[in-house]
Amino acid sequence: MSEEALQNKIVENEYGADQIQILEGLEAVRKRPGMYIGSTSSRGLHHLVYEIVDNAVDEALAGYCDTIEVIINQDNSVTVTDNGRGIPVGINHKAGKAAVEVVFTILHAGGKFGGGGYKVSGGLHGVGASVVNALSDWLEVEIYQNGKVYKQRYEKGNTCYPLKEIGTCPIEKTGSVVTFKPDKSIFQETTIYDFDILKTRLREMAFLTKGLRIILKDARTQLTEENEIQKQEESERPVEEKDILAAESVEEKETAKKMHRVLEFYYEGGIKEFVTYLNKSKESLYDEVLYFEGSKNNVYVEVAFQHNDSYTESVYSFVNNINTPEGGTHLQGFRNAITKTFNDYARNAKLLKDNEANLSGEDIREGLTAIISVKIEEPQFEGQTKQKLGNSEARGAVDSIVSEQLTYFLELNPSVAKTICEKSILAQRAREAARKARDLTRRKTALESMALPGKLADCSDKDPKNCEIYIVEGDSAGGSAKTARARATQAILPLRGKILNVEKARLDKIYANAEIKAMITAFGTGIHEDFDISKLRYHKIIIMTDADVDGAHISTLLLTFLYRFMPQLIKEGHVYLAQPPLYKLEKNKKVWYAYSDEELNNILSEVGRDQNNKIQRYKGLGEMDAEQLWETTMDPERRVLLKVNIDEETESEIDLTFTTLMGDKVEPRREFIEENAKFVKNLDI
Ligand code: TTJ
Repeated sequence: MSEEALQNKIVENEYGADQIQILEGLEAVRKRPGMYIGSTSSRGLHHLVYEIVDNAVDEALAGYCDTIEVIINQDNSVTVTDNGRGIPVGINHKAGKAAVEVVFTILHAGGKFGGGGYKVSGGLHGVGASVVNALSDWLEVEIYQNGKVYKQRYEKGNTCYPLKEIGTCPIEKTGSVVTFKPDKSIFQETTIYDFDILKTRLREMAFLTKGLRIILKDARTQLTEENEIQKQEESERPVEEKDILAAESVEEKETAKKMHRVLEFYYEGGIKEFVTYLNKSKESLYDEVLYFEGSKNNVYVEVAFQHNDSYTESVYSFVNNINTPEGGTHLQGFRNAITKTFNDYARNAKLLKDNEANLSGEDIREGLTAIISVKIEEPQFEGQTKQKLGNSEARGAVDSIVSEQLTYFLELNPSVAKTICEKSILAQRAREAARKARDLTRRKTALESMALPGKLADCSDKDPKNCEIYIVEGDSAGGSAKTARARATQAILPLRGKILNVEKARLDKIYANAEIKAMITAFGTGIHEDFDISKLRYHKIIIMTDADVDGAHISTLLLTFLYRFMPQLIKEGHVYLAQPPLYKLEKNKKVWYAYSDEELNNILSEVGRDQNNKIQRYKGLGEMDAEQLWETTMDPERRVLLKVNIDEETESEIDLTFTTLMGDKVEPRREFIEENAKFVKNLDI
């Protein structure tokens, strides 16, 4: 055991034997980093930043800090600064060293050292700043306190020297500055920070902490070889509206746009503004965003919501600023409260007659955008992925705070109340019609023993693992694909024209749609409460559309349907986009295909830009014959597929993506399309 670890052992022993696992010290973190930060991929790399920022946010929640700044430095180290009280510098007597050193060198179970507000002890956050230290090549901390500046440095978790005073500062200046450089030997996949990933999470943090200002700066100006890849991606991206540019020359400005970005997030209204942000591309049904706040049973509750004219529910829940995609007791409390309160109101106001059935929760949540945020001292997480809140006191706290304040709000705002009730009653009727339509199909499928759609050219292999289904735009391309395919493993389902936009239709209409019914029966999984992924008939679902604007639109409509109705298919990596080539180049009886303008240029540079080059630009799949379609787009040996993936951590962003693309408002859609498809990442060749 190293001296450091031994020291930790001694210190931790005094806390009691129930913290056995903790006794191992930081060595254990370096040995099994995944246990502490989830993974050592790009995701884990970004977690390091959140972990440090969380500590500063705790200081803000305690009421002592209002600004946090995050800088990505040239070498991909990250600096986090806050204007809080400063991490305590006094000697911790149990440890025999400065409290700040304890914070960075001793592994804690929960956050016992932050000392303010609410600490997180579950999920991947809240593992402690010492974990970040353990996984950093080096980490430096500077503290401004009592007119003095203190500093300490660690390397791979080991203290370089005792905390020292390095200067003085005005007495009123206080705060903490932490800079760390992730260890390459731990984060082997990448140590390059992605501005957009940090941006999304930090914006979310700012929404969740009203009044807190979070600044994100990208200080990477010169391009090292490592940053080169990042630069290429960034150059395709438009500048953020709020970018603050500090550049002199035109060229410098260009570089600055790409690399020197600065964003500031500040939301006085907190989650109320989060709801406005999520609804920005939708038509809201009423002007106000309802916001309720309160504390009960040691649970601090904040809820904000507003209905829009769509049919989908976008409800996101958080515990101690961490997203809980699987919900839990806080979400149950919210659902109970709104179901009960709206039913009571509708009955009293005679909007719902005595002989009419109660509104279901689903009816009331149609078109609802909501954020539920609770802060709780010892959250218990349950479920397979530990993302579901288990504390029963949270259920009661949210339920009673929302019920009480919502009842009051509805009494004071009868027109808003009526709008919501009427929308819910329409939803109730549509749900009833949809249930009848579904029952009919269920009975039918039972009778016709799962008749597959007539247009489907199925494959002969019956092992789903080997099978793929191509969803093809148009009957003519469908025809070529049927000729071209490998019959054993590739099935073809041609779709006619544009499919129904599921963001703009109620369930009854969706279930009645022929193209959608064809997909549901072909996939075999069922839908909604009947969905069963083990019945999936093809492990690859490949969307194949023309490489033009219409094709992109059809792909998006299909992805929207899959995302809303069968999200597991996407989450488990079954959905792909085919990539037909844009150009064919012929020269001396040889043929090349190019999938982008850049690739065409590369090929031309290689073979020479001669007169006799024959270049054909494909406008659609229909222009290719079966053989060409096979060799460029369908042959598993040669094709390029894009795998569609969802980063669960930023589900609210993905939701926004689909509503922006599919919604009524033109401006946000244009902006979005310029920013480009976030949910698609390159993979599989
Ligand atoms: C603890 O109670 C006494 C006053 O200071 C409290 C504290 O720890 N404050 C604090 C910690 N402010 N900021 C931090 C902090 C900031 C960063 C960037 C990183 C870490 C690990 C802690």
